[in-house]
Amino acid sequence: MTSMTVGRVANAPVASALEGDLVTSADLRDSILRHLTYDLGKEPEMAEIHDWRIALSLALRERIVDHWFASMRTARHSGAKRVYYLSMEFLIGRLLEDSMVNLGLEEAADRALTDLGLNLQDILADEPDAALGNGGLGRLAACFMESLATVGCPAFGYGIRYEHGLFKQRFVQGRQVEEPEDWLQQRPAWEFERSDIAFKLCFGGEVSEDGGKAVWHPEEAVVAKAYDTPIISWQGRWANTLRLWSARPLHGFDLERFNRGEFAAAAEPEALARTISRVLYPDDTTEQGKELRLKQEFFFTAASLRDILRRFEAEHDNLRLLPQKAAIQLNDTHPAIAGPEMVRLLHDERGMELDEAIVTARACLSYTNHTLMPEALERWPEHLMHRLLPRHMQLIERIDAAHAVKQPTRQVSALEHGEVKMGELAFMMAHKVNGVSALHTELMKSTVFAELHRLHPDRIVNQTNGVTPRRWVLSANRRLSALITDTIGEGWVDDLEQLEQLEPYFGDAGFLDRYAAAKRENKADLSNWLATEMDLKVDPTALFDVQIKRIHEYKRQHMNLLETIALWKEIAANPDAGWTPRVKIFAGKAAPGYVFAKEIVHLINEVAAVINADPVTAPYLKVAFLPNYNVTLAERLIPAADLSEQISTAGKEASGTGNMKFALNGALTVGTLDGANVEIRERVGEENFFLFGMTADEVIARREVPGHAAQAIEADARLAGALADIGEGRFSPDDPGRYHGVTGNLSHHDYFLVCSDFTAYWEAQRRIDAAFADQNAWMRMAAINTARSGWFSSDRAIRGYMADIWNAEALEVPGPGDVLH
Ligand code: F58
Repeated sequence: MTSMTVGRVANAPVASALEGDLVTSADLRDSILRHLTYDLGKEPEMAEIHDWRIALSLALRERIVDHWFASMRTARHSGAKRVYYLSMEFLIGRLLEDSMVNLGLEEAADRALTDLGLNLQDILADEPDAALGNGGLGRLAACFMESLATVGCPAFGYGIRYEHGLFKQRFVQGRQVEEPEDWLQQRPAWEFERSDIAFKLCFGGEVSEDGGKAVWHPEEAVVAKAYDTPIISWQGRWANTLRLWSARPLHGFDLERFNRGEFAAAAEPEALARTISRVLYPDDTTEQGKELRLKQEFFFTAASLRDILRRFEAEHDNLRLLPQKAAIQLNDTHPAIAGPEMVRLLHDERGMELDEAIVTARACLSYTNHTLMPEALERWPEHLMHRLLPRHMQLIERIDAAHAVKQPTRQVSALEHGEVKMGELAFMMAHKVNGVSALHTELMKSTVFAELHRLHPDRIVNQTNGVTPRRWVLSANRRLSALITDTIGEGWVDDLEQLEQLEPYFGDAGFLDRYAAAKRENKADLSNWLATEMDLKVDPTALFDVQIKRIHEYKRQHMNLLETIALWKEIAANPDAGWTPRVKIFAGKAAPGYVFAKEIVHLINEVAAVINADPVTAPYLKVAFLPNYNVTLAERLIPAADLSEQISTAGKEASGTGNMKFALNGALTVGTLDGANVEIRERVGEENFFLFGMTADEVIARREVPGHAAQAIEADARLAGALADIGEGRFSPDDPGRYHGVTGNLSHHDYFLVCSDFTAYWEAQRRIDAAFADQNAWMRMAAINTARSGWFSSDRAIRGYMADIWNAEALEVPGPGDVLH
């Protein structure tokens, strides 16, 4: 599907031509030098790599600003609806390459830097990876920001400007050690500090009544201050804003106390206030700091709503128009306090009738659910909510009570066992609620939100996730991109379903050879990197089997590891059986408080050490666990993968987005019928996908079978052997009982059905061995995966939200000539 806007723009000159004579490499070189000298205060001879990197970023940022202003002006003048994406996390990664590629200035930058005696790749590699997110949810928000700009939808992303993003992971004797991340250590190159955009936000205190009106008397206040990063579209046609809030004290420094010599005390209010935006929560498993997390949620949500209302009120004077002008998407329940806060702003502060305020807020708000796992659904103790946000607690009760009227049996409530259930609250205050894959959405309807769905059968809709092709194909996989563009032209970059046009070329001499060559070279690059960075030698022609994602029991890295151990034993017992050489690649972080996940990390490292030291199996099997998984590492690994591990217990992975990145880059999936795997398989064809394992329904039935794990172990000698090796300390001779927790859990409890799915998984892997041995057939399947995965673009996902949830339209992007006026 090609919209009007995209059709028109697809014919427009590419951005480098669009910039035309405006930006030559000489211009760019001059502005790099100007920024280096006058912004950074460095002489070229004294400048270090990060100085050059920042100077280049500022030179590019400068070229974004005019597009950015033009886009904002167009949005303002058109009176169009704006989309507001509220997310506790934006896992943006590096921005320099993205911006440069989208501006079409890569060649100019390369030449400018060469003139200056520098290397572009070294400079790109110097940029810190902004990890303001944990995993899929945060990365989805980042892909959505880029796609919102690319489709020309006027939008703001709102989040928190954490001082410290997701922790850095190191391995010390195989164990995960967390270290603080410090992305702001060097001057941030992309953001604009907005001292003038700041809101006072309050906590605590009590509520009194004054002539029937509720009056909140808070006891604590902080200031939220804005930092803006422009997000530029493909070909620089449109730019939106990512606005992140940083917490500051209401009253600055206490000079009196300082002068009395109370130096630490004088700085205390500042430190306390700043705590709110200090760190990204790495999980929700720790008890401590729950209060701080609730404060973070309210902090960024309330600041964003004030900003949205301020913008609306500057342009319109009738609050009833708000739903026509603002669509506010809640990325998970973290900003779900937006419901009551919006009601408070409309009713308490602006005098709208309460019922109308609720209806108006709901018409603006919509909510995306990312998990069905009960332990991951947010609940806040009522007493905490009451203490921190007393007026909101009252409004939550009102919202809940209004809901109860509809169903006298009171089967659904946002209040249960002294807790506020944020999923229910978000649902009640949203006009649309969406799941992130077809299966997940159906499960939402039949499980966690069954009652609410019965009451509001039109509210739940599906929007299957997507990923931005600019980052995940064009930039990450240069060789494949060049082949695609040579074959079908450049249109695929913002109309990814054009990849289908590749398929007729598969019969041509040459296409599949070039496709295979791109994969081979990507694998050679990764092999060299593993040799230098990890001191690990691998066969670059082996099957590269990759599982990269957060470490979690439901994602079943331990099932992959059990299969690895079983395979190793089988190769060792019969080394001449014609094995398909494999490199098992793992990467991922465990939440610091998640003990089981940390044991899995340790175990993978210990198994890798033993297997990699075995000379008999070395030609056929190597195991690599790469530390500190992040966006940048994903960009390096995905283009080099042959096999994508998507092996979660069916019904548990809401969608997955890595699965889409791998398929686009020509890795075949070994996967369960879970999340978006189902839709990937439908599109690429069942013959080009390695399916195994129980379905979501079978999983539920299997759990009811007494002793299911023991039965499965009994029936599979390979599984029994691998578990026995772990249990007897074969990989942990210094502490043979180290993994009794893991083996005990798997043998007795096995909630995620690792044992019950093991045999099917093993068999799928052996089918894969056989398929990989026929390289021509394999490469054809890989190319089919690329050609048929275009639907998984986040441009498609965003257009889906615009049509089905936001009722928002893309704007006519200013033409090349208009942009700079
Ligand atoms: C992920 N959720 C889903 N949560 O697990 C994944 O299936 C889906 O593809 C993705 O969202 C995007 O829809 C996820 O990443 C988190 O990271 C939570 C953040 C808050 C703390 C607990 C984890």
